[in-house]
Amino acid sequence: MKITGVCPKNPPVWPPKSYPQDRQGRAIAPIHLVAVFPLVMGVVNVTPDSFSDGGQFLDPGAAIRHGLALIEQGADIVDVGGESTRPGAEPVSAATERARVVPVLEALAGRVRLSIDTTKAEVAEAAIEAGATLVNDVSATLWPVAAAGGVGWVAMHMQGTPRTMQHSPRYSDVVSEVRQFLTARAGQAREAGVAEVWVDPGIGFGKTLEHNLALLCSLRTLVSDGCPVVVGTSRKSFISALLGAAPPDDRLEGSLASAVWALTQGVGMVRVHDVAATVQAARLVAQDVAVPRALAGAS
Ligand code: HH2
Repeated sequence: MKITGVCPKNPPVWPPKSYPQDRQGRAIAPIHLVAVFPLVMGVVNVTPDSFSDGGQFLDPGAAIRHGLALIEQGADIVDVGGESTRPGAEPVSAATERARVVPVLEALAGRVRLSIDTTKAEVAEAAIEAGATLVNDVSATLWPVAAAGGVGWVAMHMQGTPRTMQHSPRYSDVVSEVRQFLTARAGQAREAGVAEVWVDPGIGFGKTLEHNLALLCSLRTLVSDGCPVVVGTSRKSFISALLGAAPPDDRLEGSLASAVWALTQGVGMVRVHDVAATVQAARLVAQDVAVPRALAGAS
């Protein structure tokens, strides 16, 4: 495939003037356009212990202000989470998690598309009630909740559980195992009636540096399996493993480079902490790579 890098004469305008709506009339992101206009999902962690911003947005007011700032910076989707999934994290109760996320979702509802980052059905249901239209599910088990709520679903691959997943991750072929897992889960979700299914290779979730790099190098294959792909590399430890031991909030350049890499491989969405910088990068990739590719009819 030849990528010319030449802008088409009439490139589509981003952001679109109006968003399509779901069955309840809520605005949703234009999933059919992600091959041309990749989406940026901004993270709001309402937790005391997240790996990069733990404690910064545990207070609901701080979390809401952060969500509003991410919208201002151009986030297409705001992903709200109430439980850390960092390596070694201890689980929290559904009641605690629900109490953290629901007020934040309610305050942001109607301003942007909202996603709930959870592995618990009860929390996902409360979040949908509060306005979330996407269930971001690192356990890849909640498709029945997404089907019942008429919302989208992200199936992420993880080996083990956050508490122990980095102890000694093992695969005979990480790329084909992850692809097979995600394809199977996506099929189950579609059969259950979920119209919008995303898949995510789960960078850092039960994976060594080599596993993460193998998956990042194979994103195009994952994209070719047919589901829109979302990737979360933002501030993750593989960046400091490669570049030197920078703390999580000092990994912007590596985060941006990996997001740009993913977007050039055809990924439809990147999940990030640094929204303003990533939106600029994503729009540049869309103009330089995705739009000419889509207009040329290349996959
Ligand atoms: N990574 C994290 C959390 N949720 N969801 C998807 N789909 N993909 C990811 O890569 C992903 C995710 C970890 O990042 P963060 O939420 O910032 O940290 P913590 O889990 O410590 O709250």
